[in-house]
Formats: sequence, structure tokens, C-alpha cells
Amino acid sequence: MATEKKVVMVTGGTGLVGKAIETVATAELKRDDEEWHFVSSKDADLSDVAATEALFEKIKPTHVIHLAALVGGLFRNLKYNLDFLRVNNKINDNILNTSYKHGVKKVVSCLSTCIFPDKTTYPIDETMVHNGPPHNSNFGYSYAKRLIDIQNKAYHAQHGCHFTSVIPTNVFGAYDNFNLEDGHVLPGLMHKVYMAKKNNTPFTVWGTGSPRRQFIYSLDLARLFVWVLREYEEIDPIILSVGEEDEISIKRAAELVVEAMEFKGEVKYDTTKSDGQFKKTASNGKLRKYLPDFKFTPIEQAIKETCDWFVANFEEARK
Ligand code: NAP
Ligand code: GFB
Repeated sequence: MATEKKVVMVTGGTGLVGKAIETVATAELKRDDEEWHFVSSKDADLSDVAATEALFEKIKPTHVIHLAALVGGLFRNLKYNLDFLRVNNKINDNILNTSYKHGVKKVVSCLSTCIFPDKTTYPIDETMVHNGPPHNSNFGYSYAKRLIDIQNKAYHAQHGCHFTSVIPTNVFGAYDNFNLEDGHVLPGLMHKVYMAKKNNTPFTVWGTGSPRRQFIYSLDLARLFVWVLREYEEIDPIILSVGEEDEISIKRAAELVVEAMEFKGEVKYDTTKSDGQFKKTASNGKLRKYLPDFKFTPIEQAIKETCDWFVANFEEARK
């Protein structure tokens, strides 16, 4: 019997994660019974109910991967906690309620490892999302993300909806936001090294370099996202991250970018800038139970590929 055609709509489809999913879902993981639509704010401002409704009327998705959000690194979050809270709450409520009203079979939304309690034991796992306040630097973003998990449980309890979520760690890759103020650390470091090479000036890392992060390559995350859409049946979230043993310091991340960009100049640390959260070490034990053999791209290769993409696409990159 022919399998029913899936119409998959990816909100936030033109961003870092969305572009990675487009790369894998339309090539290496392509399936003939899936039609993919990657939408951005040009297709609809998802913080607006009517625009969201019109988009669903137009695309008629059977499945939704929900990535659209106001997103940023530590320094953007520090400045705009209220905006992150309000805008993302509106987007999330519109997507989940419109998906319910349109009978969407499955929604996979996106949380983040930075939303876990700041005071916690390690490694963090999926059961700990609501066990205490998040780090103060991004409380607005974090509470909006946590509410997705609560809403997923409420739609399932009251209407039997199959709405779930994933919890990625720090993501990087092609099509990232390389803006020096608003972006995340790895694209920020790559942009800074590019400018230091061009202008023959020092490369300045913000903070002490001692905080620790797990970084996932966007193409690896995309492969895992497609697996979650097709195979993961739980309502509870699942962490999508490299292992605890792959956690590195910001200093090490900076060294990897210097090596990948073949920078020979001076490296400095501006300790007047915030370090943010020291660490948010997450366990990928639940993922490993499902996919014990999944191979993550080695970080040196992933950083090199991203640096090469940035240099080759400097003019049109978001920065
Ligand atoms: P991104 O590159 O900034 O992309 C965000 C996307 O959301 C863009 O396509 C943007 O469209 C869209 N968007 C924003 N506001 C919108 C609105 N009002 N209406 C419609 N679309 C809107 O972000 P990303 O890094 O890919 O993040 C994707 C998801 O992963 C987010 O939910 C984020 O919280 C989560 N996440 C990211 C990381 C990370 O390290 N990057 C880590 C964990 C979780 P336009 O470009 O048209 O504005
Ligand atoms: O990716 P990032 O901005 O956010 O990383 P978080 C911040 C860490 O990198 C801090 C150091 O320790 C910074 O001091 N850092 C060093 C830099 N140089 C730079 C630089 O040039 N740019 C940036 N941005 N950082 C975010 C959350 O936390 O994690 C978001 O605030 C989101 O909500 C994201 O969830 C995944 O990893 O600290």
C-alpha cells in the first residue's frame, strides 16, 4: 500500500538550522513521499495570528518542524530578555494552536540546552527542564522555550495532539548569523578572525575563555531532526547534542578557529566582557539509546567547513 504523502513545513526555514535541514532532507535523506516547504518571515510573520492562519491555508502541512524564533547569542539575550519572551511566546502559541486547528499530524519544536536550571547537577538530562530558574542572562528566551514543552503536554492531554520537541546544544554551521553583537560565539569568532587577518589587527576573544560548551554541527543536527520527525514517538523532549566528553572551553574553540583560518596574528582576551553561563553540560544518553551508532562530524572538520563557507560567502553572509 502506498504510504500517504507527507507535506512538511519548516518554520524558520531560511536560518542556520533550517538551511541545514533543507540540505539533508532534499538530498542524502530525500524520500519521494515527502514534500518539504521551508518558510521565513517573508512568507508570514508568525507572531501574527492571521498571517499564521493564511500560511497554513496555503501550504496545508501534515507535519511541522518549528524553528522560527527570535534567536541570539549571550550578548543579544542580555539586552532583550523581554522581546525574546514576548515575540517567541506569540510565535509558539500561533504555530501550536494553528497546527491543532489544521489537524497537523506531528509538530517538532525546538528548545535549547541553555534553558535548563542554572543551579543544577551535571550532566543535565531531559527530566530537569523545569527544576529551577534558568541562567539570568537569557531568562526571557528560556521561559518562552520551556512553555513549548508545557503546551505540548497540554495539547496531548486535552486533544491527543502529537506535538514534541528537541533540545539542541549550541549549533554552528553555514548560513549562521555572523553578526558580531547578536550572533553566537563560533560565528562571532570566525567573523573576528576574518577581520583580524584582513586588517592585520589582533583577534579578541570576549570573556576569560574558560566557560565550557558542547557544539553540534548544523548538518549533524539536521540529520537528527529528520530522524525525530520520522521515528521519534514521545511527547517528552530529547536532547540532541554531542557527548559530555566532547565539551570544550571557549579558549579551545577560539584555537580551533585560529587553526582553521590559518591566523598567525595576536590573540587577546577582553575580560571586561561577560562570560555568561559557565557550563550547561548535557547528557545525550537518551539519544544514544535510540541511535547508538550515530556519528557526529569531528569538530575540527566542522569548524573548517564552516570557516571555508564563511570566507567563500562573506558578501552575502548574515553579519
Ligand atoms: P536563525 O538562524 O536566527 O533563524 C531563525 C529563523 O526564524 C529565521 O528563518 C527567521 O526568518 C525566522 N523567524 C524569526 N522571527 C520570525 C517571525 N516573526 N515570523 C516568521 N519567521 C521568523 O536561528 P537558528 O539558529 O536557525 O535557530 C533555529 C531554532 O533553533 C530556534 O528555535 C532556536 O531557538 C533553536 N536553537 C538554536 C541554537 C543555536 O545555537 N543556534 C541552539 C539551540 C536551539 P527571517 O530570516 O526571515 O527573519
Ligand atoms: O554562543 P554564545 O554567545 O551564547 O556564547 P551562550 C557566549 C560565550 O562565548 C561567553 C564567549 O562565554 C562569551 O564570553 N565569547 C567569546 C563570545 N567571544 C565571543 C564572541 O565573539 N561572541 C559571542 N557571542 N560570545 C546562548 C543563549 O548562550 O546559547 C541563547 O544566550 C542560546 O539563548 C544559545 O540558547 C544556544 O552559549 O552563552
